Amino acid sequence: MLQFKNYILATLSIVLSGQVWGQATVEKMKPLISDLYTADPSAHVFNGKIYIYPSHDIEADVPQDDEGGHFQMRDYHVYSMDKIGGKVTDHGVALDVKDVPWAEKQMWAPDAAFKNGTYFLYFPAKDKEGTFRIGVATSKSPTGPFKAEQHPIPGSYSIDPAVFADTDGKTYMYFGGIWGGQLQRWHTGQYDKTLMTDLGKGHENEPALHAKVAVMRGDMRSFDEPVRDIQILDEKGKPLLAGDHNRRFFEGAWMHKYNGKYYFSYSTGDTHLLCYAESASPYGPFTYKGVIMNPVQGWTTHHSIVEFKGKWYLFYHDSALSGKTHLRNMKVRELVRDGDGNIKTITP
Ligand code: FUB
Repeated sequence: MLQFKNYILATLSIVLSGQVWGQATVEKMKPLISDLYTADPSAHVFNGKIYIYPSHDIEADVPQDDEGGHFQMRDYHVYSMDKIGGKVTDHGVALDVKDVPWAEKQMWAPDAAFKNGTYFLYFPAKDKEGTFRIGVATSKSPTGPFKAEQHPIPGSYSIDPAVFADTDGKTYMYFGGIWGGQLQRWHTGQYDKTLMTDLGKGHENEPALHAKVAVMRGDMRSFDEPVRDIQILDEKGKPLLAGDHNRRFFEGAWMHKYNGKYYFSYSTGDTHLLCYAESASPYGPFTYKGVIMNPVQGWTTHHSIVEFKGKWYLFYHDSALSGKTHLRNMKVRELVRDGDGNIKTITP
C-alpha cells in the first residue's frame, strides 16, 4: 500500500511540476527477449559487439516484501547482439549459485569488465548468514562460463556492483542499494540487522544514504582503498536528504563518461525514477541534474548506459510481459542529450 502511494505521489509530482513532461520522449518498446525473464541489464561493448549481463528472474513462490524476498534468482545468462535491433543471442548459463562456494541465494544485479585478457563477472548474493556480499568470477570468454572465487570481495557488502573503466586505466566499482539491498545496515560502520528499509522515521532531514565506490586493484578481485561515499548535492551544493525520495540514491548505480564529465546514474527505488548527477571526478561530489526515465511498469527500475557506434543507449527493464514485479524483461532504447550534455527524459 505504501509502495503504491509513493508511486502515485511520484507520478503526480512529475506531472504537476512539469519538471520533465514538456521535454519527455514517449515510446513503446519491445522486450529484448521473451523466453526467459531478465532484469537489471548491464551492457558493455567488447570486441565490437554488445554483451548484456542481466539478472535471470524466476518464479519461486516467495511472497513480496520490502526486503525483496520475491527475487530468488539462481543463475546468470549472458546475451549478445551485433547491432541494436538485431538478433539477441542467449549464450546459456554463465554462472550458477551452486558453483559459488560462499553464496547461498539471491543472485541479484550483475556487471562485467575486461582486463588483461580476462573477463570478470561481478555479482551480489546472500552468503550463508543472509548478508549480501559482492562476488567475482572469471572467464576467458565474455559469455563465460565463469569460475567463481572462493570468497566474496573483501570489504564488499550490499548489492548492484557497477564497474567503470576510466580512460586513465583505473577501474572503479560503484555499489549499494537500500531496503532489501541492506546498505542502511552498514550506516554506522557496524552491521546492524535491525535497520530494515532506510534510515527510518524521524531521519528525513538528515543526508541521504550514499552509494559507495572503491578503485579496484590490478587483479580486479579486490578493492585498492577503503570504500568511499558518493555524495549527491542539490543545485545549492547541499547534500540530498533522506526524505527527498524523488532524487536520493536508492539502488542500481551506473557510471559513464561523456565529454570528459562523469555521469553517475541510479534508481530512486520507491519513487521509481532513473536519475543522474554530474561531476568532474569519478569520486564526486556529484550535482543532481535530472530524470533519465519516468516510472516503468513494475516496482523496480535498473539500467545501464553504453556507447555503441557513435550513439548512446539506455538498457533497462519493466514488467510488461508478466505484469508481476519479480518477473521482468529487459529493453533498450536510444539516450538523447541536448547540446550541453543534459540527458532528455524518457517516458516509457
Ligand atoms: O534484481 C534484484 C534487484 O532489484 C536489483 O539488485 C535491484 O537493482 C532491483 O532491480
